[in-house]
Amino acid sequence: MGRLIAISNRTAADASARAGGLAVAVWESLTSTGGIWFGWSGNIVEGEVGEPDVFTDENVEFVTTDFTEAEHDGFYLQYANRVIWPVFHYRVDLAHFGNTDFDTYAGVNERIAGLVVPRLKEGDSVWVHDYHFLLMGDFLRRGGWQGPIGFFLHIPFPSPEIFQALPEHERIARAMCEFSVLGFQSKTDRSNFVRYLVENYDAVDEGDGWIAVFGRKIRANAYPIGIDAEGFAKAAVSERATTAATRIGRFLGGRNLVLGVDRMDYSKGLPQRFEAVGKLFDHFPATRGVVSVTQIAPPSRSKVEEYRDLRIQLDELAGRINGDYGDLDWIPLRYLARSYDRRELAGLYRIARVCLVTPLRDGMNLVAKEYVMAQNPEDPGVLILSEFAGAAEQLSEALIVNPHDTYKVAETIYQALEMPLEERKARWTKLRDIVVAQDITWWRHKFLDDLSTDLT
Ligand code: GDG
Repeated sequence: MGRLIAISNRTAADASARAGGLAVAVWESLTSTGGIWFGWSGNIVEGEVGEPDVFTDENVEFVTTDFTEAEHDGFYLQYANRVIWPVFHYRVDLAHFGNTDFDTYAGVNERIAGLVVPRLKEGDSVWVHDYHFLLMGDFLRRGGWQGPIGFFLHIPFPSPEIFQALPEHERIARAMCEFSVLGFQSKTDRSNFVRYLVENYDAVDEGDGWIAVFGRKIRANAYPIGIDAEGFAKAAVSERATTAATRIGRFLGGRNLVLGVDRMDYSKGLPQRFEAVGKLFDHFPATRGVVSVTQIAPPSRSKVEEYRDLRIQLDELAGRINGDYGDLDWIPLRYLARSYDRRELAGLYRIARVCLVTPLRDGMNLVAKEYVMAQNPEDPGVLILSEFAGAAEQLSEALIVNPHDTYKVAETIYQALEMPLEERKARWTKLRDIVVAQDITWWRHKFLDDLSTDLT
């Protein structure tokens, strides 16, 4: 394979940002082939945007651009995060369809494509990431690039009935069909996309991922993203992890820990999860005083109104549950709106008897995989996983729940707390095997192999 050219909203230009799943995978891919990584610098400027910042680290060149205030607002805050994000997570009710934001979204895609095209050489492969750049393939083609372009969508692709709520659905779908290889997190996402093309544009699903549509052939497949599984298992027994586990252990005083870790986002089902915790203490009195639920929820996108509303809702729910059930020496539900070091998280996962991963919709959900890898093989905990997380397709040995059915979730937490060691070990071993086999390296090879054999 020749050089790899990555495009994503945020890059890992700052070495400390190379710790997350995606950043690790893209960085390793780029260093193995040499290449360029394009994205936003993180800066917002008044007036016009200047020349991009260009610098090199190892054999990777970074090209990052500032955004104008109008671009940051229309492209990032509005169209990407208040239109595409809610619609793709099946929350049409939360989408704000403005009149001009799509134009700004398209304008940023076009402007970044304009930075990419002149730097491309024959033999290069382009790899575009996520919902910020759904139109990128189209603009690269218009700029004259005929080589391979891969696209990976980190979030769900909704059913056609939901996707069609987007006023710009046809423009977006046609642009997506300019990519040579389209990667989705799950088979469900892939089949939603294909069904939309078949029902609206007489596309033909030719098997082995190939789709004939708009007079050409593209490839669409599920490539479930993985984690650095071995690395995470090591992080869970690091000194930093052990210290964090000891600290929370002092707070727990021998109680069982039920843990949740999620960016504070309405897709993660946190209000429903808190309701389920209330029902656990209500309907299963044996858990009172002996179980502590801790939810870590670092705030994200706090400039967006829906996220501020969510924060208020969670504060109220947690206050009510603690008011109803708490006692002088017991806080039933602790909710920490801050972030922790990755190794500290690993340590918390390791001592959690149960992990609650109950999003209403999620592309994959890496927390589920991290929890599995952090467990002590001699005494593993139990993963409770939403059927609406992409991870549920791979992690079928978890206890799978419908997060809307809050009584059932409560009952499942109780079942997890009571689960005998032998069953915990049997389930965990199967989960661990799949997370190790289909890790982040497996994912990137699976995608890039398809991209390199696709010589459109
Ligand atoms: C998108 C898709 C898809 C969380 N709190 C802290 C912290 N985290 C880390 C977790 C995990 C990551 O953030 C969250 O990943 P998720 O997959 O759960 O969710 P999104 O952020 O919504 O990611 C998702 C993913 O892209 C990858 O394709 O799986 O479906 O929505 O790694 O550990 N990390 C640190 N401190 C925290 O407090 N250091």
